[in-house]
Amino acid sequence: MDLQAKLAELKHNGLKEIKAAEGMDAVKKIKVSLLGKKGPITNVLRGMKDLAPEERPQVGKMANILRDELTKAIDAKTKELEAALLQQKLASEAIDVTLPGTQVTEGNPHIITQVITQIEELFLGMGFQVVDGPEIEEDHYNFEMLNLPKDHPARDMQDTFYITPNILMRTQTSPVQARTMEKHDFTKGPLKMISPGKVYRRDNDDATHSHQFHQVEGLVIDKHITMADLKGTLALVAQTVFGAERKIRLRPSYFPFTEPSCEVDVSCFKCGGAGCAVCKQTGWIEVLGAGMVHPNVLKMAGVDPEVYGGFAFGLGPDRFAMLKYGVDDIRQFYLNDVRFLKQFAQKG
Ligand code: 2U9
Repeated sequence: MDLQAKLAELKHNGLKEIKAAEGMDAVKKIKVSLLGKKGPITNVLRGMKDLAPEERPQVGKMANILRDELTKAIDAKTKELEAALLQQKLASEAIDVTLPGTQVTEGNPHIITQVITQIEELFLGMGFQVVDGPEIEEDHYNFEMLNLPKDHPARDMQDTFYITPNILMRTQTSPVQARTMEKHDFTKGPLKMISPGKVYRRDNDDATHSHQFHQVEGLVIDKHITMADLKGTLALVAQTVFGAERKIRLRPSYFPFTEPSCEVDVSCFKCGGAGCAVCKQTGWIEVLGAGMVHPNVLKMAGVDPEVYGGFAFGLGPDRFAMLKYGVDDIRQFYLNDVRFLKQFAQKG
């Protein structure tokens, strides 16, 4: 077959192949096989040296035209396939903007967090600092500095989880106060702080006990602090959480870290003091423990008890929330049941 006929055949077959190509990969393969270095057109051009000199220009021209035609056909096919791919992608990614949106469910602060925030806001307003501290504590800060030496019987009531004989899960937030008092520069002014947070006890969980619960403890150290300051401050706590009409009363008690110590009752928010099921017919509900900071505690933090004194208190936000919202099982706070938690969503 002469060269011209061969070129015509190449053109016919090449265009047929390009037309029938299914997909980009096939087109790329055809391009290499027809126009590549080992392809038939290159072959023809290479074979020109064997032709008669007068034939060369015409064959060269025909080969070049054929290469251009095939290149154009491949480019056109590539564009056609790209357009088809784009259409496919647009169809598969189409978004129906008329469909209803996904419901966004809004969370709400945990009820314990709400109680703690309310107390924090009250104390921040009175110029107290809110101080955080470690939940894993040293025996020294959790017990020793609070007048609870190693063999003290009151340690029994605060058994906890030990990591080593000297490192434990804190049983109260008092160690935060001990650490802050130790660092405080009293020449710059009084110490007024609260420390909210999680605490731990080695307890079997039941409706009124949890091995992990919360505390807010408060501490004020200055010259000339009296029990009247303590009573006024705690009355504000009771009124803020349980209602402006509430009164408080103090009953003598014992804590190793305060002397004198007291338990604090609030007048019943349900019956106003007349007696009902909530206050067990007494008109009063126990809500706090407090007292004047023990001289030993001051001394251990490097504070001179002859010059400085102060009051401290402790309250349980879990107990506050149970009372205020009629929750009869403390474990509800820790089950993370959304149906329970959602009841305390703040409106607006
Ligand atoms: C320092 C000195 C004294 C903190 C105090 C109480 C009384 C108290 C309990 C109430 C219920 C804990 O949440 S509860 O279980 N607390 O009765 N806590 S005085 O006294 C301190 C703290 C720190 C340096």
